[in-house]
Amino acid sequence: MKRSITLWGAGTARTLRPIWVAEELGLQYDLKPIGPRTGETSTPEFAALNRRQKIPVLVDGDFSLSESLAICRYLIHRYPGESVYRPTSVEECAREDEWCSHIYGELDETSLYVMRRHGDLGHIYGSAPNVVEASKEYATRHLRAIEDMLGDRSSVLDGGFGLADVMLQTCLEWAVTYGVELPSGLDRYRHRIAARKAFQRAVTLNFGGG
Ligand SMILES: N[C@@H](CCC(=O)N[C@@H](CS)C(=O)NCC(=O)O)C(=O)O
Repeated sequence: MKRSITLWGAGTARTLRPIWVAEELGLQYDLKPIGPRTGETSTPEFAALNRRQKIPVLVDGDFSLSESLAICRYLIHRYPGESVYRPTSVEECAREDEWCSHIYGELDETSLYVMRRHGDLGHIYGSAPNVVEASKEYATRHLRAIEDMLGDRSSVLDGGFGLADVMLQTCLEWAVTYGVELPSGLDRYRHRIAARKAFQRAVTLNFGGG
């Protein structure tokens, strides 16, 4: 099936995810690199596309979707590719869900985005250094648990590199930029994943690379 794919959004850990998955799958897509808090998510054109007025957004033919996790999962299942693991059994799907929910819920939303809201975005949401510090500690606690559960595997799930790795790696990179010290095993995992060519292309596309 060949349709016209557009990805809206660049510049954040959340927008990196679908760009990375599209690169892993070798998809042809048009990138509209609008950024957060630039006013570009407030235009009538964008609001018509996503009433939530958040990036990233995917448009695939006449189908549109927001939420980074949902977009990545959609691409992986719509356009299966050798290099990205796609769970098939009910148990495998549930295991992937468990990891992604934990990573998204505890690292992305509850730790890193809280640090962003009350750190970099303190002028909007209130500057709260104690909240930032407590969130950092909270992240560290969950990172230790993730390190224990991951062991020396090179991908989160035994089936190979997949959605849970996209979620984890983007949070690890985000954590490092916020000065969170990663447990050594997780840092090794991060470096192994960062060696993926598709990841490197996606980082350049998402954050710019000169
Ligand atoms: N849960 C959403 C979060 C999306 C989100 O909050 N995006 C931010 C940028 S990271 C945004 O679009 N902010 C709107 C704006 O500031 O203009 C996801 O994972 O896609």
